[in-house]
Amino acid sequence: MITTRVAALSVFSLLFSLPIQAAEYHVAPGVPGAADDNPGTLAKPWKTLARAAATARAGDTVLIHAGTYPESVTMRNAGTNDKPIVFQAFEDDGVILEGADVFGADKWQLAPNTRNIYAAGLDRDPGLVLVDGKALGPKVDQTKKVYPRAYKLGVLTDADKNVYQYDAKGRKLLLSLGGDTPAMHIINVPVRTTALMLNAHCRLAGIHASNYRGSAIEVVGDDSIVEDCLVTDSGSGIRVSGWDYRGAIVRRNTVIGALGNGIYLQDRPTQCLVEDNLAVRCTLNPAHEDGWMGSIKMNGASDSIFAHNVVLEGGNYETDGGHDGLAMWGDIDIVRTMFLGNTCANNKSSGLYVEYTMGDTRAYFNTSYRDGGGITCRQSQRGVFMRNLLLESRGSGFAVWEGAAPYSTTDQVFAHNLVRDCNPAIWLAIEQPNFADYNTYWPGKNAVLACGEAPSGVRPPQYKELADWIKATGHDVHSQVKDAQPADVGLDTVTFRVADAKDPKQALMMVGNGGCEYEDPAGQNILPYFWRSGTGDGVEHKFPYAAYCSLKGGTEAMAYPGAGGTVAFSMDSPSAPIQAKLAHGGLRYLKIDGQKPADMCRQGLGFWSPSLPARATDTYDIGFFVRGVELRTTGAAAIGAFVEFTDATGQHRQRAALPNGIATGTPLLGTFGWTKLAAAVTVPGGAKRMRVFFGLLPATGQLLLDDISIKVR
Ligand SMILES: [Ca+2]
Repeated sequence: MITTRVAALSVFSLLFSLPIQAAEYHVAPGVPGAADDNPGTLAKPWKTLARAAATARAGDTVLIHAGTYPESVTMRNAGTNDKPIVFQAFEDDGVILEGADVFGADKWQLAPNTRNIYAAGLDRDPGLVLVDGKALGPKVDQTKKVYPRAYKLGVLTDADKNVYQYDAKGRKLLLSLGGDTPAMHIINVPVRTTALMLNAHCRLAGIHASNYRGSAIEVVGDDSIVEDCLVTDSGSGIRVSGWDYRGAIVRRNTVIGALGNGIYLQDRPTQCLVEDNLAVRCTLNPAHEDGWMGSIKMNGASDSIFAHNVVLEGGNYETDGGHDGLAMWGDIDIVRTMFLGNTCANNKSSGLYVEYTMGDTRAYFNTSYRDGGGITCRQSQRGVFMRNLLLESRGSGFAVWEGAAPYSTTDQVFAHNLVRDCNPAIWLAIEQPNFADYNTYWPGKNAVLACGEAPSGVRPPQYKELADWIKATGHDVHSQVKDAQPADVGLDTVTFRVADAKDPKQALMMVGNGGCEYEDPAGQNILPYFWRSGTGDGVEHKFPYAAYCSLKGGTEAMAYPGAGGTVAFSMDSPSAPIQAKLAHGGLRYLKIDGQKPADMCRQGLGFWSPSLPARATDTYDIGFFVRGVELRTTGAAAIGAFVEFTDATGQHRQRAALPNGIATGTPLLGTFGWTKLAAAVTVPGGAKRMRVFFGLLPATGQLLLDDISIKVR
């Protein structure tokens, strides 16, 4: 493991240290003699992140050593396109940015005329108070008991227990512990708003931000990256805000316990990538305010991709009105957004909510499981929703509603979706022109299959039989009703568990493309949505996308020589014998050509899976098919496949090798036909994420991969 880290660090150093005057700084408050007037070297490190944020310039790297940093930091400078400013945890060090201060017994005074209420001076509402690590919310009084229920912030009495009140006028925090005194507990109060504010062209990695009052991590500039960070118990998680910023990448982060949005693109950011994030119990909304919150939300964003995120258990079931608890929510003048392969489960409201002039949305291969609704569109236009898996929604599987001009709900297309046990499966409250066809339905027992359009205040027509729905509306002429999952739906799933879920035993599924068959029903290509090209060390070594080509057979090359070979999604011609059939199943497969082994990443060139949440001690069965053409290597093996486990901050990397041959000690080389390789892998202690790599080690020849499966037992 140490050699892996050293290798990764040295590549990192090469990438970011070559430009002239780029510096590497160290912040290490735990080292004796650490001080902000030190030079910031490993031997004489700084004490605070504030010092680093004030100093670091384009090209500099700040390595943050183990410690708790009670700071709120804004980076003074910006990086440049080829010289980012990097802030990242040093090796496997645990780095906690702490937004709360300990409020010891000396801070509190018994409030006048009370027996159990303690007061402490505070300049702003903290949003939550942590007592012995457990988050407590404000006292709220319900003012309306029927739907939609209403609340207002309440006033503490001696009878209250484990709630707080913020007295804005008196600038006091009031806390009731049900008769206990503050001296009997450890009380942490969020006093800082943001852990780190990133400027343009910055990169933040591997830190844990906890107990911040506002967005723990903020991006205010172009082309910045937030990756492998953990945010817990904060006002909200990660926000990209400011008008028209572009190019933010938010990936492999975990946000747990956000009062508001988990990840938020706000105020027209464009061309952003939000990928492989895990958001659990966001939009908790303890005050029930109309916060318009989503676990992953965008507001006025455009041209962005949301892929392979997992969103669980968002929302506050006590809050009515539908303005919180949405898993993925696009809102207000958003255009050209793509949702690929996301998994939403057990959220209070819809898995995917498309609202308010959100044009040209594309949603493929998403899973909504036990959400308030599957996919819902309101006042939006020209969405395409295909090959989504909508299971056991409490409400409709997919729906369009409320479309009065000028915010009409039109031209939404729902096709080739699988809708099981939703009630109803489909609800087109605005029938025309919206389109539904070629779907597969498994209605629940006695459930309504579909609901139609009705004037306001009139009960919408309900249809129990597909034939009646077709007759009345003309929709779903080619759809089918089935009572078991059809074998030929063209979708595979990856199953996994999430340690941080309320029920960590529950197996969840992400739609996978294990067979690499991701083309749409007309045979047209879209972006590959699951496997992505990469190197075995996870560092991108010049990976330009080449082109999308070959609609009817051929190759989409994704890496050029320079990475030592090419990586491609390939496709057999459907009209043999123009081209020999190469795929194991279907028409598509992954292909890696070795050309210049000397230029290849030592740990391989190939494909990564998404970063899935993982639970220690779970066992995964991983199977894959390989085929070789003249594989030659000077090393021990040509196939490099492994599972990589990390904690929630991308650290403590551990790998489990997958077989590179049929029997131990006999790696596959030369030319061979499709061969199945399989292994059972157990998630090690401390791991919170896993991803799988399949690739070619430095070698010449061609490695083909197909029909890959990842299943938790
Ligand atoms: Ca295939």
